[in-house]
Parts: sequence; C-alpha cells; structure tokens
Amino acid sequence: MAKTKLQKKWRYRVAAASAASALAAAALATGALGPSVASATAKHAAKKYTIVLIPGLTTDPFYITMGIGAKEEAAKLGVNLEWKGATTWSTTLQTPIVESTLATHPNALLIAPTDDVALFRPIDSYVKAGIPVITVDTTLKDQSVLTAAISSDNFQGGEAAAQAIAAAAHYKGAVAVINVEKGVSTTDLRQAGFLAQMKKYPHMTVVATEYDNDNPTTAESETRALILAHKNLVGIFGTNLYSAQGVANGVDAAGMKGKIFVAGYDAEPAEVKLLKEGVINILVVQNPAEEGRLGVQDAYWALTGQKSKIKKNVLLPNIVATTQNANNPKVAQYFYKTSL
Ligand code: T6T
Repeated sequence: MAKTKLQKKWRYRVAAASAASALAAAALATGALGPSVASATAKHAAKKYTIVLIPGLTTDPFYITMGIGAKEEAAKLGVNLEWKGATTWSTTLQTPIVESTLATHPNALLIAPTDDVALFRPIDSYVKAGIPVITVDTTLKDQSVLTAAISSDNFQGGEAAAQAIAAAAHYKGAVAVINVEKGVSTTDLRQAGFLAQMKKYPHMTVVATEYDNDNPTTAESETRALILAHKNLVGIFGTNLYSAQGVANGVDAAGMKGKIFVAGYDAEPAEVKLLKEGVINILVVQNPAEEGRLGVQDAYWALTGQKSKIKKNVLLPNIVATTQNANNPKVAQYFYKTSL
C-alpha cells in the first residue's frame, strides 16, 4: 500500500534520529569525543543543510562544470545543493537573485559575484544574517566578510597567455586583449598578468584592450575591426570562454589562422574544436569542478564547527592546453561539461 506523506516524513525523521544517536553513541563509546561535541555531532547528522550556489551565469560550461563538482561533494556530505542564477552575465540580473534567495534562509551561500564591488552589499546581508558566504571563481575587492575565496591563479593564466603568443610570434609585433568588462576580479587579473608579461618583451606592443560584455558576437566584431586597424597584429588574448570564442571566430573569418596567434581561456567543446584545428593556439584551462567541490566542503566545515579546517584563500593552478597536447587524456580530462 502506498505510504501517506505523513508516514514518509515520520519514517525519515525516525531514520535520521536513529542515525544521529548511533553516531553519537559510537563517538561516546570510543571516547573520541566529549559529550558536548557528541551531541553537536548528533544534531548535525540529523539536520539536512541547504547550500545555494549562485554562478556568474547558469548557461556557461565553466559554471556548469563547477556545479557538477559541487553536486558530487554535496551528495557525499549529505547536504542539499541548490543551483540558481541568471542565464547571462549581468550584475543587474544577479543582484535580485542574490537578494531574494536570502529570504529562503539557506544555510550557506557559494557565489561567483559578477562585480567585485556591487555585490558586496547583497553578500554582506547574508553574513549579517549569520549565513557563511564563500566566493567561487570571482570574488569581492573587500573579502573581509567572506568565509573563504576559491579561485584559479588568474594572474598566472594571463602571463601564460602572453608567453605563448610572444613565443609563437618570435617576440615581436602588436597584440590586443579582448576582455569581458571592468570590475570582474578574475578577468581583471588575467588582463593584468598578460600586460605585465608583455612589458618584458621590448619588441612587442599592446595596441588595444576591448570589452565584449561576455558576448562572443561582440568579441568577434571587435576582432575583425582590430585586424583591419593593425596590420602588424600578431596575437589576441580572449580572457574568458566567450571572449576566446569570438576572437577565434574573428581570426578564422578573416583568414588569419596561423598568422594571428590566439590565446584563450577555458575549454568548452567549441573552443576545444578550434584549438585542435589550430585557430586557437593555447587555452588556459581551469578546474571549476574542484572549485565547486572545495566550496561545498568549506561551507560544510563552517556549518559543522570545523572552521579551523578552512583555508581562507585558495588559488588553484591552471592547465595549459595547446593544439599539440589537446588529445592527451591528462589534459583532456579538464575540458568542461555542458550539462549538469
Ligand atoms: O572564465 C570563466 C570564469 O573564470 C570567469 O570569471 C568568467 O568567465 C568564465 O565563466 C568563462 O565564461
């Protein structure tokens, strides 16, 4: 006979309560924990935490791959993971989502803020309500209210992009950057790393820095215009997934494959295809699944009295994918997924 809702709920509670008391009893029996820690453990085992993950945008394979890592870790730890956000990169769209989610009282928030200043106030209101916040990928300028900030080494990624273009162009010629928008912690750092590295090459000049608002079509038309305007252009750095797609499509459409070197960021299927074809020469690939996993782990530690285990700032290393190594499984394992 089908069980009523109430019976099911009751069964869940009994199961949860007995699991909790079994845990507490085991801890007491081994003498590993004192009585107060044991009862805290029992309480945590009985409670199902909800962690919300608000990515920069929900349709981006970078964040989808992060969501996969976060979901896997949440399942391992027995917590709920909610995934919500805007479908495009927009502070105007992300802010009300962050604000309205607070009213649902999640236990912790993981977020990739689309702006390193504008999102401070909405994030701070969680902290004021006693909800720990961890930034994943992008972060805030003022990180004082955050439990942790997990990201990739974005400055180093920008340097690696510059090194690759410079080497391919024999350390001479003009280069340009196509970036997302100002005020994004990750891509600002990538651009800074690229520009700092380029300064080391006396025969190379940076002729332009453009912004595409995370739109590949804009990046493509900017690329075409740059190619027309600068006859000595030898390379372009697209600082994220959509910028890199646009740059590569622009270079390819202008028939400049192999003449203008393209350094990009991230690794969704269309970029990987362009990399294998040699339109993109290098992709700086991140490990978003690991960022998601670490974020959930930190949130869980913050909620279960294990704050001492949390590392406040984590910078994950990048993986450099090139046309030559793109089929190597050691590299390809980091390519991004397109569905959760
Ligand atoms: O490059 C990633 C992410 O690291 C960045 O902060 C925003 O753009 C991406 O999501 C790629 O589209």
